[in-house]
Formats: sequence, structure tokens, C-alpha cells
Amino acid sequence: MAAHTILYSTTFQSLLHSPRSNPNQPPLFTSFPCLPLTLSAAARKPLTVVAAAKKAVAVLKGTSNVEGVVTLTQDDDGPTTVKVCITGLTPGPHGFHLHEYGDTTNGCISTGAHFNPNKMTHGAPEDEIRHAGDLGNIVANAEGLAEATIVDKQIPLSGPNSVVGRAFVVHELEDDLGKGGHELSLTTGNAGGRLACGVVGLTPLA
Ligand SMILES: [Cu+2]
Ligand SMILES: [Zn+2]
Repeated sequence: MAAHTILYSTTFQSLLHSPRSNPNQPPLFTSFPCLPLTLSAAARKPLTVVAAAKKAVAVLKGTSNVEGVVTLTQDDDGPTTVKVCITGLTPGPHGFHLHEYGDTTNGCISTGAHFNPNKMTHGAPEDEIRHAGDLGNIVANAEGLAEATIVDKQIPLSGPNSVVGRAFVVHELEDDLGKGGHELSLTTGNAGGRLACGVVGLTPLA
């Protein structure tokens, strides 16, 4: 919806600034009371471009002072690039996943389990057998800041496995990537509590 809105306003601005043959003509604004419904085929064309490149964002909050912003971009059917910036963490590694639901009614717990459309067990991002939502660990520096760029093929922004409407979660502990031998290793990586989470939503491309 946001992408649509911004395209509408961009198109609208270009209409406003386009030269008009008759300078006494009333402003175009009054001629387009229902602009989204009356766009010409040519004016609608940019929406086709949006389908090829997608961008989304998640704003992470929790009950602690951990917070962050995660942006996702994807071109066509290529991998998704995830840029992570999270503050307020304890120094060191923290499990970082895409969880199944974009539901935070009961805080981050309502986001459910790791996004797992292929019914796999928990693993590392580079493993063949992993949850789609398994993005490994992000590492916070001495100031508690974790910055990372993750490129991954299992978290697309469109299609049946789209992650739009699902949620990122950053955890209290290190994700053992399924190899810790703990009873939770193959489901959660034993990554502990959920410090902050944020729902993935579409955002304008520019
Ligand atoms: Cu998680
Ligand atoms: Zn997992």
C-alpha cells in the first residue's frame, strides 16, 4: 500500500509540473479528484516496476531497551538483502530470525516459531537443512550495537513464501545453529528470550 501511495504522489507531482498548453486552464488537481481510479495506462506503468524490485522494513521494539531497524530489498526473484541495525544489546552474538507471524499482540512471543514453510529442522543460514527464517547470529560490539548485511535466498518479499507480514526477532543468547546438543537446538537454536521484534512491511523503493 505504501509503495502504491508514493507512486501515486510521484505521478501526481509530475502531472502538476508538466507543461500545460493553456496557462489559463485550472490546476490539474481539480481535474483529478479520483486520480488513482482515472490514471491512464501510461501513468500506471511504474507499478509494473514495483513488482520487480521490492523493499520492506521492520522496526524492532521490545520490553527491554533493545531496538532496531531492519531493511530488506529484493530485485526480481533474486536473493533478499537484509540490513540490520540494532542497539541496546549485550556485547557478543545474538540469535536473529524471521518468525512465522507478524503478530505482536502479546509481545514478541506472539510471532510464533521460526518461519519454516518447508518443514525442516533448525540450522545455520548456510545449511541445506534449516528453517527459512534461520538467519544465524548478529554480533553486538562493546557499545551494544549490531550491524550486519545478510544476503539470503529463503526470505523473498513476494510469492508464496513471502516474508512480508512476518516478523524479525532478536534473541537474548547466541543461536547454536542446531549444533549445541541442547533439547532446543533443533527448534530454536537455544537462543533464549526474545529481546525485540518487528513486523516486516512494504516501504517505498526510493
Ligand atoms: Cu527467533
Ligand atoms: Zn530456526
